[in-house]
Amino acid sequence: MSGNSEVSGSLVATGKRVAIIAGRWNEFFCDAMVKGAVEELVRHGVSRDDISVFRCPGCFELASAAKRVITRQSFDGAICLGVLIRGATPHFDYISSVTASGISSLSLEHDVPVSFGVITVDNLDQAIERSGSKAGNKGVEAALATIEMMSLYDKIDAGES
Ligand code: RBF
Repeated sequence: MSGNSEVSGSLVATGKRVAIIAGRWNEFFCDAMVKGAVEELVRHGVSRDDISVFRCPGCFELASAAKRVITRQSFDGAICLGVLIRGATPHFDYISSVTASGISSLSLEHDVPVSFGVITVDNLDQAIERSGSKAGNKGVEAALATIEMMSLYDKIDAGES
């Protein structure tokens, strides 16, 4: 066939092993995002036995904990989840920027797709909205990104172009 071809990941994740790395700060919201991510993985074919949740203290530790998990254990994909609330921390800008750059360099340096499911909000209302109510559940969205990327990596590795 002539013309452009397009390769994109499917949303089927049967047989994949996935690590969820989640902070404990603002635990109520983090838990809702973890639950959303787990259910989304299962909906797309991942067995519950193949999902492991690793807890770290807060967003600042997400990248280092995820790095340890993906380098020392065998997972096909990882999902980083955390909640940063501006009202609760004057360190907000610092922690959010190191969290984002840490997770981003992790996914560049390793072969395993790592998704960014950190919500950075101004107040509790926004945290409620983004962890499972009005604005959806960012844990679900991060899970979907990892599902798609695991499949995309498989296709790239299989030589699809
Ligand atoms: N971690 C989070 O995941 N979310 C937060 O909103 C958050 N706020 C913090 C506010 C302050 C003032 C400090 C010192 C830490 C905060 N942390 C937060 C924890 C941080 O990510 C990390 O776990 C700790 O600083 C220990 O390294």
